[in-house]
Amino acid sequence: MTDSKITVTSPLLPDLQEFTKSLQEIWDSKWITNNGQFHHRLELALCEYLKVPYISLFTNGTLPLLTALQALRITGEVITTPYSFVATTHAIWWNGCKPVFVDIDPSNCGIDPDRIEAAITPHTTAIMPVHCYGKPCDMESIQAIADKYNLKVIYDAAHAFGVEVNGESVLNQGDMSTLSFHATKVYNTLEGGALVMHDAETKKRIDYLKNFGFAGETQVVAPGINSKMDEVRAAFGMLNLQRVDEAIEKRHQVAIRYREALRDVKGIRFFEDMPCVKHNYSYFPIFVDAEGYGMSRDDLYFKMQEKGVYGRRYFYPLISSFSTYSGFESARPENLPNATRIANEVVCLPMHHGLTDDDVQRVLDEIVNVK
Ligand code: T4K
Repeated sequence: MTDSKITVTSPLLPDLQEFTKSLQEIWDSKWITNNGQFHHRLELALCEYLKVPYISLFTNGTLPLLTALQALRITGEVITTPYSFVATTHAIWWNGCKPVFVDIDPSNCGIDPDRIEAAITPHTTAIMPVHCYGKPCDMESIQAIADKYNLKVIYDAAHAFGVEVNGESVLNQGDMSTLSFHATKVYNTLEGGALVMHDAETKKRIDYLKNFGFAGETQVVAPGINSKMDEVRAAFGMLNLQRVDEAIEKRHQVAIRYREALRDVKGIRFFEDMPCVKHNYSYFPIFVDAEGYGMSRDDLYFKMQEKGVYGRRYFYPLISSFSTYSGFESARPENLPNATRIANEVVCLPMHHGLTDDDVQRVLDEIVNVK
């Protein structure tokens, strides 16, 4: 028997009948985008769910990164991590700034604060860390450096939907945080994203920027872009919000099973839950030490695929190794030893709300039975 495919993720979907009712409402209103009712409702609902004061919805998770840099008028050099999805660095590049890569801390795969100061130059204006896999960065240390050098901090929190430390959302840290609501994320609006900010004035400016810079019918206050979320996605998002807690709990149960089974497998490392952190289990990365495990990461990765188990090597290759960026001094692998090693060791195992016990067992069988 050929086993069915088990993919790294599978999108959370609302009940189709409920969604159809929302579509009927949109059809009746004939209001399909540009700050409609569902858009308004979703912003309010997300503020409450995420425990943040202000949020602005976007059409994906890349444009809020671009817009945050615009809104904060970032120029010059931006310190960032090479270990992320390429959108993080592209956003810096699209703003005409130079990304400066700093190595990661292997304990959370986030930027290593101890290495940030050495990368600061008179041109540095901002730090753009990533809460990779939803693991919170060392936000206190990052903020201390930002305060000392008068730098802005924009968190790429694409993976950190609902993540809290000591009961407080990580999205409230730094100057702004961005989210992705892509199909592959814990919470999705088909495609979508958001920018979280601290005050009403900033939200107003962001709302202008995502609508071409329009402030009213005839006034354009900045060279904005079009990155508004439409009503269909916002309606989808309203319904998915009702299901996301249950989905996260299912992911949690999968994580528990993975950890139990992998704990004694030599050469395989994975993350434990962090104290005082509410996790979202958005990804389950394992790190393969080829010597200890007896097989390389790639051999394991392709062996799994032969059995229909499709993990993903997030984040290999490093962003700094792509030709656009590899010429930078900071992109040299010698500058990024931890990120280089981790990128060569990582496989994200299938992790989503729809995995059955049998699916989880099939994944584990491929890893536990090495030879
Ligand atoms: N910052 C960070 C740190 C990010 O990780 C991302 C995006 C961004 C910024 C930018 O946010 P967005 O602008 O994308 O909102 C995916 C996503 O496209 C991307 O959103 C995500 N990060 C990145 C880590 O992963 P792929 O190329 O791996 O996706 P794909 O199409 O290969 O899908 C993976 C698996 O998911 C499939 O094998 C099956 C499943 N799948 C996927 C889709 C799209 C489904 O079952 N249904 C679907 O509709 O990039």
